[in-house]
Amino acid sequence: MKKVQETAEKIRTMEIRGAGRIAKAAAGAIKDYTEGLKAENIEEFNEKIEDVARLLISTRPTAVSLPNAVKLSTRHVSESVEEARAEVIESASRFIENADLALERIGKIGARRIMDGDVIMTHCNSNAALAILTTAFKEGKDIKVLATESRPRRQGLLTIKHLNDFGIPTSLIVDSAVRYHMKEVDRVVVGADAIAANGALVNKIGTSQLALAAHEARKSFMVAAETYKFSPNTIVGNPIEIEERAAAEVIDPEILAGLPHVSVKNPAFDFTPSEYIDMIVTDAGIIPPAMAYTVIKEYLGWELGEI
Ligand code: RI2
Repeated sequence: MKKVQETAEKIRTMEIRGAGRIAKAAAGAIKDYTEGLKAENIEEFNEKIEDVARLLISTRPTAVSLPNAVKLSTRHVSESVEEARAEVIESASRFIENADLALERIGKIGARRIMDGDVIMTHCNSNAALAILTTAFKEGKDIKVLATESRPRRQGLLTIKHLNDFGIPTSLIVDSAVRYHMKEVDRVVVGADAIAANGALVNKIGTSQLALAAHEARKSFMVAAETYKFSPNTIVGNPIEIEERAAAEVIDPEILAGLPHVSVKNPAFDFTPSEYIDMIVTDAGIIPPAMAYTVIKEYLGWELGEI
């Protein structure tokens, strides 16, 4: 349990971050825990697995990849402890393997939609979006990237480092320069923390500004999202909770303490309605946002949700 608690803490503090990475880390923690799990009977086994699942899911509320990964990784039907253990280990390993494969597929499928000479804007730090950009570049397409800083945690700095390692010409811009630069851009490519059944995107705060500016300038807006980032619960209208993070991420607490009339709002994500999204690149192919429900039904299964 100690290692699970450590992983949970790393996810909470964002030492492990990114919707895909936290999903894989959770699956890895479940696998390790189950390998060493001692239980007298299946009831005790199930209780212990449920405790671990609850702890991991509680760490961050928005990225649906996390509960989906936990539910997929803990799947088992057997009534015998040893068989159930083997099933969970197998489920978690399969999730991790499939997550890596999904990224590779998204890279290949999305790269087909990137044209030689494209200038592409991206936001925050998304492995799925980066897979598309680096695959297109490796295929010989001459691309340039505009990467937003992504305040307050500045994940854009991770993105520019990654792109630089590939030798991709990249400009770093501040978040408030998104609309100013949109005229130079051919398309926007971003990742996803969650996709709702109606095709709306939940992603890093500021994503909806990129979408609005792209819409206004008639530029293509592409989302890269593994099928496990689609939210079954939204089918019945359950909202996706937007994580509100600490004020200290935005302003020095000592300065804030001296400003008694000031408070800080720090939502980590925002919603982009489906009408601003041209396509969602998933590991199962490219879909228009209106097909999000089909992805949930065909690739995830209803039983993943608490419906
Ligand atoms: P991949 C991140 O959230 C960003 O919002 C990013 O767009 C999204 O996860 C998807 O990232 P955070 O953990 O799974 O930085 O594509 O809050 O890597």
